[in-house]
Amino acid sequence: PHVVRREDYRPPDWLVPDIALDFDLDAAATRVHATLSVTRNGDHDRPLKLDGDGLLPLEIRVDGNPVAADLWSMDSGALVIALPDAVHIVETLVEIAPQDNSKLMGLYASGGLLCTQCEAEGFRRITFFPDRPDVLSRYSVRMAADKALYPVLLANGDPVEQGELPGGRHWARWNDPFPKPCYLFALVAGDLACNADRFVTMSGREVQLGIWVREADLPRTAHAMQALRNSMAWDERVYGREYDLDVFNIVAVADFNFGAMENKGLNIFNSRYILADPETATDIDYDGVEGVVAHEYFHNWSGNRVTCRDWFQLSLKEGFTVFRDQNFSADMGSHAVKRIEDVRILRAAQFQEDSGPLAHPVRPESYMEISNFYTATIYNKGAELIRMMALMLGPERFRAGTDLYFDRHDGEAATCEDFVRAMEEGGEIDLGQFRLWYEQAGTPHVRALLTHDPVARSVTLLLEQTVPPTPGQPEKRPMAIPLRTALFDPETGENRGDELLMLTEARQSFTFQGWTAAPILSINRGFSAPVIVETNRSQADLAFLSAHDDDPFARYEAMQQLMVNVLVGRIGGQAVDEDAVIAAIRNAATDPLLDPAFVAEAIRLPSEAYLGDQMAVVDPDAIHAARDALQRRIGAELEPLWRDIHARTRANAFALSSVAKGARKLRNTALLYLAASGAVDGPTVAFGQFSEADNMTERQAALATLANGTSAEREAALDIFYNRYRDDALTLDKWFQTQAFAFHPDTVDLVEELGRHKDFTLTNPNRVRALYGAFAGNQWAFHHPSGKGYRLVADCIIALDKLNPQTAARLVPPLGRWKRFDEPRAALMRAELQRILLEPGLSKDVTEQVSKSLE
Ligand code: B3K
Ligand code: ZN
Repeated sequence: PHVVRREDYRPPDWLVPDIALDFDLDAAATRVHATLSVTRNGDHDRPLKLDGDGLLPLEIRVDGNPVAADLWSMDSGALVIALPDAVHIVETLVEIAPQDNSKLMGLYASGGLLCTQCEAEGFRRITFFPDRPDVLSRYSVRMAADKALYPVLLANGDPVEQGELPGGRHWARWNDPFPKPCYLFALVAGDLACNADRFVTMSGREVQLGIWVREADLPRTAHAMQALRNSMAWDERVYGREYDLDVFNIVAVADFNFGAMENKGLNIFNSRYILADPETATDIDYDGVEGVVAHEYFHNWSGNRVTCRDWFQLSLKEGFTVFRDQNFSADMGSHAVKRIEDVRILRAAQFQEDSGPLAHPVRPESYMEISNFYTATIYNKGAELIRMMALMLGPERFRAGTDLYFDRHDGEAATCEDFVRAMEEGGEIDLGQFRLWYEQAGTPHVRALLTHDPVARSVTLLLEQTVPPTPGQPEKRPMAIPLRTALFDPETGENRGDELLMLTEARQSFTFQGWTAAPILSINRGFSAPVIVETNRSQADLAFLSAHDDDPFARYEAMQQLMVNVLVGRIGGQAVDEDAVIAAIRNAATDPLLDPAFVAEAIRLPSEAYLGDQMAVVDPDAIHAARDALQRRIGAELEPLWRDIHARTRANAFALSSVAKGARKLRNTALLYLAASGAVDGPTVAFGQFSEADNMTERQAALATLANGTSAEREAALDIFYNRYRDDALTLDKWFQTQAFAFHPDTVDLVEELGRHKDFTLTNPNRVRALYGAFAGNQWAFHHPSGKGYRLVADCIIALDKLNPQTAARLVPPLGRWKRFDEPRAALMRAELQRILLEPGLSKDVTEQVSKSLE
């Protein structure tokens, strides 16, 4: 397959300042008439090339006249037209079939709606166009459709005109005054109800806000609307960025390949990131809605007003926008807990990616299929890069840098280099070496060794960094790594001051004076750099920090490291003192000054996958056994504490405040430990919580706790849940997901059965992720020694690839990590990858991921 390289970038041959689109909408056959004003870009005689994917030109006109047959041709889907002059009007007519579009890219049908998804290269499935982000156009869109089936017609920008047509049809025209790349084009037609609101911007302009859903879902849109208004106010306050159109619309659709899409003025969302009510949404779902609404809204500046020059710059908009939504969510809730959650996600998704066959830099050098590069590296590691720059610059200079970036590049298609340069100039800092973060893949390892010299009364911190080799990058250069560091006095427990140490060499020492006794090291506080730190700290030091560190992330981290050491010891068959862990958990869980949400994070055992990452060869069974045994011991030894917390955190009425959310989070953790204790009434207590809960957070947690066991209550709860929510797709996803995630000896067989369940379908990406995505993330079950888990996922990839390659390709990475496992498992995983590759007609998406995984 064709490989696209960053170094091959050339400016577009032709520009399209204006485009008028005329849609005659129909689910079976939609006609798209496009009128492009094109201008030659530079002095050349190359023809106009309009990308197309599965399109046939029914008409081609230049300056109003049909084009002679010898002046146009087709080249792998694209329409090539020879043009004599520098400026022309080009018209094309095509017919497409939205209802047959199972890829969910381009114009497609979902639950009676017609909607679009164009990023990255879906627009070429709608009409012939130079489908690249550096071609910016003003859009005028006319839609005509059956009025009964599609009473609402939406597109980007502002509505300008509408009217009636014969035969029960109607039409509407929308204009978007802001030039944009075609990946931001959108339209929606359907029978939708609107939650309407308004927002007055900082300069006093009134914006009409609309969240469009099925009539029955209207009551579930209040949280999203609140999140939208909060996001608009936050971007004004924190970045000085105001909204720029008179309307802002959001539409929720049931079948969507990912979370949501930031189309100018018309965001289209996976309904799971819009709809929320206490009956069906967990607190995590509520936070997801808030975070994704904010993310898409923030793209209006970081993505739309300033867009990307080419897809290698994807992190320019995604990393920055994730950073912005993370800080927004932190401001809406708890900074400490949000940081812990974000690091947990980074480690689970990005660190794994960075250490496997699909590792790539934040600014990649090449791709076969760009859809495969919407990764945790581009998004989450990209956000960490922005965070490091913000830390090094400090808030004022960072804001000066972002102001310069937005002002300088407004209306342009920019690069990551443009962003870094704006930070350098606006922030008056040299980021020369820092740029390596965009170039080099792999998670840096930092070894930190603290030695004390009692005679000189000094301590020396020796730091050594290595960046592991990754595909195509065998050798690495030292990075610029900002490490927030503090030293604690062991006697007074006092922090003698935070410092930002810049590690820029392979090996570097820092000396601190005035220490009669050896201090305790707190390093990478707040997770200031996305690196793996190894230290020579004792379990006693970690226990100290888990009780006294005044940086909440570092305190959490000390606690986790304490647990990791015990578990890794246990897995390796060494006797390790577990009492320190039990004591640290008791301390945290009984400290009245700590936020319950923080406590719940801190006392939770590291995930099985994270433990796997600490081992040279992952042993899923030993990891599960060790973690399970420690969990049971914590449960049993602290049983009265878990009962007490569980009873004490019971609320009288549902609230969505941070306090109420924190209480539920801690309550669910207490239930987990209580069930693990082996107490005979464990299943009864869990079933009680399941039955009495007035919210999904507690109901689903109780279900998950029961699903891990083999009690009679397990079946009862699963049946009740199914019967109650069988008609609510988003909630039924939780029923599939909970079983796929369960620590149950038969999970692999249950997943096979669930794949044949009448409510399972490959046509809905949420359902596929709920079952197979969740299962592939369940290390113990997925890596069942029989290899059956691998076969199930490979079968799913093969079947799904025929319908929806983009979503199929997202299931490949778990199979690609075979090098991390013992040879029998590795051989089984490779065999499944090879079987997939033999499939005739395999998509570019899956081919790229599988072939890279086999290298
Ligand atoms: N920009 C979109 C992602 C598009 C993914 C295309 N495969 C959503 C977002 O990141 O906001
Ligand atoms: Zn985004």
